[in-house]
Amino acid sequence: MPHVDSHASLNTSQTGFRLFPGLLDAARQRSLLEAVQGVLATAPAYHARMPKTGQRMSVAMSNAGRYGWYSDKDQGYRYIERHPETDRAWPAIPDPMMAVWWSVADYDHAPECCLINLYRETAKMGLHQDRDEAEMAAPVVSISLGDDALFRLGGTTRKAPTRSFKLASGDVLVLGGAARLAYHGIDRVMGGTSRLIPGGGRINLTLRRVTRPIGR
Ligand code: MD3
Ligand code: FE
Repeated sequence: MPHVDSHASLNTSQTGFRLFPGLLDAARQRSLLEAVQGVLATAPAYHARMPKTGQRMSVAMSNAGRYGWYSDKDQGYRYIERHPETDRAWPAIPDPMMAVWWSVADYDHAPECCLINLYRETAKMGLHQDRDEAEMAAPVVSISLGDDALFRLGGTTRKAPTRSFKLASGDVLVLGGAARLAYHGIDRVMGGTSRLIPGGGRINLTLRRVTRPIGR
């Protein structure tokens, strides 16, 4: 599959970063969007809060899979097996998302979480590492839908230099190897650049393994 690999202009902690621009055609983007709408009908979007400060995140979220990512003031970042407001189990990860995982992850086990990030035009996500998963050998697979976004990728320390990329609807990113622990964030969403999502905005789906497969 054609993709952009980490190369000389990326630092070594960005090894394992693979970008597949335009991997998903318009029909697959629509089937993913429809699957997202199905998940949101049973697991409504919520705003997680920052640990300690209780500051509400600008990105709205929901999840599919055994585990959902959540954060609140008192207990902070974690995975939970039930929706924080409805107390229901998360819906299963829909087939269109699973198909993307099996085509690019290069990992033998199924994902256990599909985190749905919903960005309105003004939402952003500060530079952070993803380290709430027990299985760091599995990659994170990210699918972008809707408006373009400016994505920033750094190294494994907060001070390491960063590079910025545009992520467009249908792009798929795979973060494995050293890139799995790279700092990253979304600086801004470019409103009005896609017509996929009614009312505009951007949706990012991240597929993740949360627990370590047994016997490893
Ligand atoms: C680099 N989401 O949910 S996806 C997140 O577009 C998150 O919503 C962003 O960061 C978004 O945690 C970025 C791309 C991404 C996802 C996971 C990574 C980049 C990553 C894990 C390690 C390094
Ligand atoms: Fe992240």
